[in-house]
Amino acid sequence: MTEQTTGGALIARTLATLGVRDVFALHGGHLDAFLVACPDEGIRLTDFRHEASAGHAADAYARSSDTGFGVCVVTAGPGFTNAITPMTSAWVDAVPVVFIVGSPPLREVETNPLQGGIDQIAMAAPVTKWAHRVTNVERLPDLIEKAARIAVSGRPGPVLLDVPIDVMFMPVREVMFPVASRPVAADRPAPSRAATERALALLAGAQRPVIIAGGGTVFSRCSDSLRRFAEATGVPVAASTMARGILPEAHPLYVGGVASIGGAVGRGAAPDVVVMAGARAGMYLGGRAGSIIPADARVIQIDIDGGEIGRLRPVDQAVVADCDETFAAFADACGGFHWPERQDWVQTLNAGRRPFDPLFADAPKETRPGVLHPYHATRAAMDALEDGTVVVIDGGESSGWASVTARSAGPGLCMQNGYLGCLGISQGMAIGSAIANPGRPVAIFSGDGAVGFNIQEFDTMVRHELPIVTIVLNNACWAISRRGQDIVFGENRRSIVGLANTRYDQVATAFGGDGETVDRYDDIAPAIRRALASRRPTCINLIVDPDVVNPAIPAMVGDPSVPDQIMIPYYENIPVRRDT
Ligand SMILES: Cc1ncc(C[n+]2csc(CCOP(=O)(O)OP(=O)(O)O)c2C)c(N)n1
Repeated sequence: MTEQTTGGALIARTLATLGVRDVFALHGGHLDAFLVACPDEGIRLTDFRHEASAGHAADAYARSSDTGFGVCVVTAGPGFTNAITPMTSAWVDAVPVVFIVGSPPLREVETNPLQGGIDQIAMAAPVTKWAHRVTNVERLPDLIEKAARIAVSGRPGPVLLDVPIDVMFMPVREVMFPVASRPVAADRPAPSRAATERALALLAGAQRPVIIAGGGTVFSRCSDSLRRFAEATGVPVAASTMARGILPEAHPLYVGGVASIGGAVGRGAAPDVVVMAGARAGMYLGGRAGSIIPADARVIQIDIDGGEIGRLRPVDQAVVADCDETFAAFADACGGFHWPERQDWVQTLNAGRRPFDPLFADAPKETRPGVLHPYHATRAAMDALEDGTVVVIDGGESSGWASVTARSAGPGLCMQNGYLGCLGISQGMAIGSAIANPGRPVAIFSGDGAVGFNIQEFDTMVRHELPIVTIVLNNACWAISRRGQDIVFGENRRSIVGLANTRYDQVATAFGGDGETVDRYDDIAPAIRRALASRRPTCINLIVDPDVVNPAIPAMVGDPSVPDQIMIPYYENIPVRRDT
């Protein structure tokens, strides 16, 4: 490099060399030297109305784009603090996102400068794999490459580079380590022969084996090897919320979400051998209660991070390796074992795939004139989507309705609130998915509470002409919150759980999108089809009944009639020993 450039231009060039084509951002003067250089490097900027959405977009983009990681660039101080939420979400869900943030000039530290006075590195450290301030412009290329390499290698996760404005605007002629290659780790750890043999022996000897695919399968891009192994052995595959679509929805061995396993456990047909494939133990897999992975099941756990193995319960076979390498090795070696026919077991699992269908079979589609049944409304809207639609789910009870009816178009193409349980992810994730998958329609299913956090992103959808349909399940309350209060304290003690009957469709039209309110069941599918056909950002405001209880919620809160317990909604209730 001989011509003079700036730190910002060097960041753009380095990102482009790493294969980055899209950056999710919101303006700040600290970033200008970078922003103006992006067109020269073929980098498209998608600009948001709130940094949280930009971060969630980068997260969604990482899940389904070829680049393999997302990039979010925000300004110093408030831009950074607004991005802490998506950073944390990417941290708890292990999603590779590179955050680049501005900061005040190095030469003005401790002078109470604009948008400064905080230690952004210290604040980001607990929720990133690596957080670093670049203090020398010549080091930008190698430090950016290092950041990307850390984000994608091993257990993926977010990283943060803080670039002071004087480094960003600094002219530079020579750099220390020019970037010439992509950062993705070339080699992924494969399982040992012994671990493979023992895992296969356990599985082949099982009566009711099942594979639970988790987020790790999405980032190891293991659909093909997983499918090869499942087909060779007849072992069914369920997916965590992050891994939905890892096999095609219609694949004979794909049994949908883990609710299908929970249903089988409830009917007395528990799995006896469970493969946790890049699926971390935690609340979404039944926590310590064993409602999905029974305590007496034998467990084979595959994870690239050995520290994850054995969380919450001992495992019978640990495989510290990449999921794709592991399923490829399993598929190659499985011929040495006998694999019995398991059609009945697959059918048992499939019976629980839509657990609310039998519960609401007789419920009216409209609970009273102008008010829809939330499950039937969600199901009708979901079933009206075109094949291939990306689905993003956000909210409380509404998320529960949508989750059990969702179909995924492929890995990373169906998303919902992760372990941060963060409301307001949907608009950012939908926009990131639309950018990563041009031409594909995207549908949001959101509670009316959740949709409010980042409602201004209708503007981003309109300016960038993105075909996103936002379906609001409008019950004029924070229903899941209300439910918890009702169960623990009684209906007459509700506190701050009400919302107004807001016309969210009119919010969309005010921003230049389309919108309509739907309160008749028969109008749902035509409205969704119209919205999808228009390829315009559209909001469909579905009026749903706040009094229909999602059965998953009381189950989570617990039974108040149980004596001697302290109720802790959404967590384990605490038994109290009565000393007599
Ligand atoms: C950012 C954030 N704020 C608050 C909460 C707490 N919370 C969890 S669910 C929920 C209510 C969700 O209401 P809504 O989105 O309307 O969905 P509904 O339950 O009504 O279907 C709240 C307030 C949260 N998880 N995230």
